[in-house]
Amino acid sequence: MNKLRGVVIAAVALFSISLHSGAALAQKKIVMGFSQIGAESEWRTANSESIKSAAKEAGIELKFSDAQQKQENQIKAIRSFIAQKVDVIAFSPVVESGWDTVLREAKTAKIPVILTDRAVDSKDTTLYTTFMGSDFVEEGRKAGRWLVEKVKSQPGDVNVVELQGTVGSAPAIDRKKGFEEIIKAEPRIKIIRSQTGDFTRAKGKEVMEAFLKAEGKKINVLYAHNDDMAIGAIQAIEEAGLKPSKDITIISIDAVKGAFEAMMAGKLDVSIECSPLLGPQLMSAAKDLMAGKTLPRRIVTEESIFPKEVAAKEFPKRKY
Ligand code: GZL
Repeated sequence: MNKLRGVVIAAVALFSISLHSGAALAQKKIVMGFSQIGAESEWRTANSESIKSAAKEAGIELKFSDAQQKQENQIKAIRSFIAQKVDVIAFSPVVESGWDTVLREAKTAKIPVILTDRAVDSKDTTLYTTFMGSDFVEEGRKAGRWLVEKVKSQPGDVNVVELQGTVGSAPAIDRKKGFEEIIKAEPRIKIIRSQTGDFTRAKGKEVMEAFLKAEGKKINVLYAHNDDMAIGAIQAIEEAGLKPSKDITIISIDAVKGAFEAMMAGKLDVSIECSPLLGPQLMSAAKDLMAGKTLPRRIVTEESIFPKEVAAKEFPKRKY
């Protein structure tokens, strides 16, 4: 009888330990290592804010690192997250190439990786669990379609200067690709100059000054891969004595607050939306991963296009 009592007590004790550890496991705080590109644009600032506030909301411990737009700093940060044995790593790769080695190290350490915002060109798709972010090619197509539609009613050549994003980055490569795919249909539209402004206002202004010096009044359109470069270019256009949107049609991407302000001032013609508000989606993906769920390989953010005619009406609703 005593023996049976002993077995029952041991079984109850074992059961309660397993319950407790199971509950403890279930309550274990998820630790995420996030490597952010930098703070190069309004978009990036809003993206960082979204990730930090969503982590707090989700009760996820966030180890956040800012790489100042340098790939080597992102690689260092990912290695540090691996050494700290975080539960999940997420990052926005500043450029598409050069990630396989460090992603293999994360895979060996059995730490899942989520790509947010920008893609990598790794052929081995087991190196990351999912990629969530915009379709940059489609953003470029939207810019191209808007311009083709606009010039239908205007005779003559349409000379475009293009401010590209960071060299080698997914948004720069894809926004160029999508735009060129569409404007092919209208031979009057020609890209006469194209150079990187690295997604910043300062560089956008500097390169636009050079475009104006070289091409002057030949320029009919500016296509900027983000609003910050467009805003820098608007300053250069005004300093050259020209009227932005009147003398030079301006198309840009992101739809940040600064773009709405420029459109309401009549200085920017259209901004294609590229939402930085990826935080909530990222945190819910991390929780699903930790709960053993399978994530879709690709999660695309839904986006719109805002011509200046709707800017004043839409501006109060904007969240970034
Ligand atoms: C796009 C993002 C780009 C923005 C820029 O998802 O990677 O980087 O368009 C930002 O404003 O710098």
